[in-house]
Amino acid sequence: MGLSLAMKILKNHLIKGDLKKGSEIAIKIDQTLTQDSTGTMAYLQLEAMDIEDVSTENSVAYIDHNILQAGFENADDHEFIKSAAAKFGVKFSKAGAGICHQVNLEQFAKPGDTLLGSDSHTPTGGGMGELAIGAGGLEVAVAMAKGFYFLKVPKIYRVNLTNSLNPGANAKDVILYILGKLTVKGGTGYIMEYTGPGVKSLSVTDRATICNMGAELGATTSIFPSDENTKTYLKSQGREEDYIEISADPDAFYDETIEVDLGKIKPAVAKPHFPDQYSEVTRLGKIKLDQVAIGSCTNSSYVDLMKVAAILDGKKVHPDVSLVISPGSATILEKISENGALATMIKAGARILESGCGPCIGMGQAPKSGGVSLRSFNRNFKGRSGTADANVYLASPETCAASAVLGYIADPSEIEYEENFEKEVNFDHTDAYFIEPETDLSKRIKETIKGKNIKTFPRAEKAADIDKKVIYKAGDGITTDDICPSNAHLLPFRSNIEYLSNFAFTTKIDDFKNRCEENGGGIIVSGENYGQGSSREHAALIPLHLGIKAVVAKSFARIHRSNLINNAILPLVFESEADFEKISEFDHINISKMENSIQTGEFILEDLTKDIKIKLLGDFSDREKEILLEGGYLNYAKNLDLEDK
Ligand code: MIC
Ligand code: SF4
Repeated sequence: MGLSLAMKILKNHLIKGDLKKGSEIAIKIDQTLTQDSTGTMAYLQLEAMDIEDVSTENSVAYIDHNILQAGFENADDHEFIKSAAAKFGVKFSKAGAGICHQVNLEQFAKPGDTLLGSDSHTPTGGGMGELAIGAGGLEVAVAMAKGFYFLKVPKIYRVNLTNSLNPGANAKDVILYILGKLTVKGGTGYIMEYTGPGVKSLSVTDRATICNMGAELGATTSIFPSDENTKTYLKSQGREEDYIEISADPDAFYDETIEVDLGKIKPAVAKPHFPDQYSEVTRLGKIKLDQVAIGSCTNSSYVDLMKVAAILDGKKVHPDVSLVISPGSATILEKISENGALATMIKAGARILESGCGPCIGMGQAPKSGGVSLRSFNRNFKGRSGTADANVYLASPETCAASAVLGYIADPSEIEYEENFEKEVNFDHTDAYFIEPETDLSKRIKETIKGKNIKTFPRAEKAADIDKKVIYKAGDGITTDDICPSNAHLLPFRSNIEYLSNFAFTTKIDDFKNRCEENGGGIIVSGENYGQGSSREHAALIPLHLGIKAVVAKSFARIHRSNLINNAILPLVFESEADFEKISEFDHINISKMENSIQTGEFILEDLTKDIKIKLLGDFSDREKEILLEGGYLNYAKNLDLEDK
């Protein structure tokens, strides 16, 4: 039986281990990306590894999340990252260049390459036929230092596409549909691989939109084969030479298959507060809007914005609606300003934002109290917009633009428009936003620049017996936005774990930090898919700082589970999910024989308050066991060299 595309790329990059489902392998990482909100931590950790030069073919440090400079904090972060990039040989992409995933697709992604990024939407590169994986900052620091990354060989989920999209339907509607079918945990343990005759009807940026939101499925990554459309896209970006043809063998093995008939996809939304709350727009009724936001790494490509301009052409944004548009990259902004599309948007009454993440991560444009916002983004978790009681819907740029004009969530077919623009244009990138690293190591700067916003990070300790209380018992679907909220007030403090710890879980309870301080830390108990969403390591570093020793849950999201292990916090699951009900908040618990339990993967939690014993499991790889017992990945990785590397 032949190989899927994902397996082929894994095989081509295999450094250590057997390419057998479920077993842990090390792969060579060709490229890395970091962004500023996870990057400060990643470069502090890289610095702690004491290296001279990165080991990858290409590593880029983007500044795209924290670009609202309300005080010195973000500017201090940018300066530190810039100096770390110069010290270790990383390309630096200045604020204004655009969102890391969009710029990466335009300028660096290559079919058949591996990319590791300190952002959960790194899989956007899958639209190019690249195996692009999101991870915690520390994993990316290790990939920069050593050139490798460990992962469990995932299962492969085939998404077989047939036919093509009808006018008004966008690639976004495809992934919203898949999310509706498979849910926010349906992709856990899988790579989503797109195949079938429908693939050729989708452009690289359509494919990137779909791969981007594979993160919302919990998938390890998502990938499309490369083909003529990939070649055309690379040519339009001035780098046709990066093209290689790569696809699955015709008789490839897939663990699961889902069929998607593109011809049946309708304009859709994800309703508040999760990306899998699917509904076709026409089934919604008239939902009145206060705000529409178009942009983000999901839907801010040139073609997306040209469609928006086509819809807005000659019309006006509804008087009750604020429409904000953030182009994905400086290159796109330059193009739409040259061809008049930007003027069309402005004439219609749109507010134009800098190229960056902006409102997607709550950096400005928080809706009014109880406001309703429609966004072309990928996440609508409660409170993420910056307004706790706002209702955020997700949709395609076409649905967003039509709705901005009509004032309620509308199917684009309710508006007359013509897509009379050239889809295949050539882009001429300016290099004005990039700082190339010095190639002569002796001329590199020796010290990074640490302004007063740059603090040290908490260091993990070896996992040991636990005799503590249940500090917090949460339900299902806890996101990293719950554990470490992010908004314009908090994002500037991504290098200050102590300060951020004041806000842990404040979307759920007010006194998490106090509870930890009063009880000398403890454990967290939770339901399904704990830690879904962002790759932010802060969601492990804050609990580490507050003395959390273990999280006991029904299941974990992939990146967060690794972030916990990397900081020597135990992610344990119930052997029997029914036991979740038996534990209460503030129960006194004991987990002993820690070393032995880590080795066997079987743990006994004694609930001393209830006088019961509960069996927990920790399915750790040999490497993960060592990380837990050595007190974190940094200690483990420092001296690690793979013999056959
Ligand atoms: C997000 O979309 O949640 C973020 C902000 O891009 C995060 C990274 C972060 O928290 O800094 C992500 O997706 O990993
Ligand atoms: Fe930025 Fe939003 Fe994309 Fe995260 S999801 S990288 S915040 S645009």
